[in-house]
Amino acid sequence: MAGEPQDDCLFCKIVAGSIPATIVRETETTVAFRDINPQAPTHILVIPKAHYENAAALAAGAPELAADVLRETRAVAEEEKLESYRTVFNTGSGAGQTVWHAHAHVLGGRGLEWPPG
Ligand code: IU
Repeated sequence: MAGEPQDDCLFCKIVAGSIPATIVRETETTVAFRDINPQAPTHILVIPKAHYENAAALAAGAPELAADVLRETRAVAEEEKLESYRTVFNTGSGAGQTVWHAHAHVLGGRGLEWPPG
């Protein structure tokens, strides 16, 4: 069912605390943790605690929760003192999505080029 934890989902396991992550913020509905393979000096993932397979499913199934995630990207950027930063949702394998639990990347601390690869 939409939003229910999935046994085979790594990010659900991070939410449950059954695998470790460097958590930087947590709210009732979201968790933010450092990416294990950082692509910038600051690279933090903000995820909803509930399981939605990507940002599209999250926006369609739980728009208020999508807003919580977006609000947390701002809070993370503020805590990390990022003046400029990029918020990315990779949606679908063609866009580089590799983990099938919705997540926002917050990247900053260096210059970021546009367009992305
Ligand atoms: P993507 O947008 O689905 O490609 O992003 C998945 C991210 O999850 C990617 O940047 C990984 O480095 C990151 N990640 C992680 O932080 N911890 C993990 O245990 C795994 C992936 I697997």
